Amino acid sequence: MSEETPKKRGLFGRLFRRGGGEAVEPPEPDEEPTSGEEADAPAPAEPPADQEPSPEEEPLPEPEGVGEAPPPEPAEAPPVPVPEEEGEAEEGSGEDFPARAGFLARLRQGLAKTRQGLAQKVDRVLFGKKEIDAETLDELEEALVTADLGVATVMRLVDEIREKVSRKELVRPEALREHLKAAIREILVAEEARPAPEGVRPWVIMVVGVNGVGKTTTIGKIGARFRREGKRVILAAGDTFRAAAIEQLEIWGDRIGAQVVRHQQGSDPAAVAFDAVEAGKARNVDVVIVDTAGRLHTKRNLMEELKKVRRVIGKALPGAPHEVLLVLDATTGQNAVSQARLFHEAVGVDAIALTKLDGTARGGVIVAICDELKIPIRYIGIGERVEDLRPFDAQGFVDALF
Ligand SMILES: Nc1nc2c(ncn2[C@@H]2O[C@H](COP(=O)(O)OP(=O)(O)O)[C@@H](O)[C@H]2O)c(=O)[nH]1
Ligand SMILES: [Mg+2]
Repeated sequence: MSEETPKKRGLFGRLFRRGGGEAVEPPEPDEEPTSGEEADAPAPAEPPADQEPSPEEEPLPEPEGVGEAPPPEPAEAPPVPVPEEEGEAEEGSGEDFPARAGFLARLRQGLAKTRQGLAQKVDRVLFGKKEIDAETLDELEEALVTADLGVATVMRLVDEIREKVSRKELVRPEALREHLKAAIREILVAEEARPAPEGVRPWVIMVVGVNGVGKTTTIGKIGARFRREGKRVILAAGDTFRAAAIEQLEIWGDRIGAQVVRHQQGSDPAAVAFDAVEAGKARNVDVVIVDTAGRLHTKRNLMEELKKVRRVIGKALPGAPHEVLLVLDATTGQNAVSQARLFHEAVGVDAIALTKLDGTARGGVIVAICDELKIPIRYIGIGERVEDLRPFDAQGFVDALF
């Protein structure tokens, strides 16, 4: 490809020159500690959200790579509002304008950094331009790649725009902006997750993802949403790798009024999942949400373990899990796309929750995920509060961005 696209090589030449040595990932030995105690080791805090690693970094397709940064500490779990604190149900009623406005304002606020990383970059490219020339398009391409939209997606979008410009269908810079917004919306709308069907009981969600992406927190938030709807929820402490992970889930269970099925640390996660689903059937609960580990001794072990958990859930309840939900951390940019590929190949992913959009300018990665992987986005996380986990709404998302 580099042969026939000197212009693109120019773009990548520019990209590769910038910010070369920045490290995205915490240095991560491939060897796993054998003690099983790594969770208790002092570990780096949250990945530095403000420090935007440059997208030219090769994505690290190791699920272990990103995950280790923030070991979940129960003590650090977010201050949890009561589950019924805020529901879109009332807000959507139309009579409740201030609440609705507040809801959208928080979405905008949560996406502020991504807006800077994407829309404002585009605006800077277009600022003061009278017409759309080749240089503008090169700059646009670069802006979109650095906004983490993914190289393949950006090439397609910009090629399309180039065509339209050459046919004079796009002339004014403002029209280009509108076109881009519409094109992004189209990509995202196609991957909006459909609502889960009613009436399947218990509805079993298996949550997967590397350590630190926000699985357990997201489970707590999702559980809170179901509880707010009056549903009965069981959480399964399937991350048996670390004691802290089990405790963290129990804290969430207490907060949201959900039972937690747990075994002791080190036990077989598939057995925990099995018991949870059995308990769900016996107690006639509505939803069973299964937490899983993000790391084992090798990546292969992790994937094998997840496959087994999946299989065993299906033994307890044919047809289950009804949804395998992959949690991805937006701050990891293109790495999130690589993780999605790996997990999808191994266990089959039905939907994605993209967390930590509030802490990063790399939220544009959602476009790459939708365009390249075609896996529906079910939730986005825009903060640590319960109401900061939102069902994904493509239109609202794009409006908050542009
Ligand atoms: N700012 C922010 N932090 C989040 C979000 N989702 C999760 N977190 C934080 O990410 C950290 C790791 O979460 P955890 O659920 O323990 O990850 P797990 O290892 O995948 O289970 C915790 O400190 C969470 O509070 C989010 O949407 N925004
Ligand atoms: Mg966890």
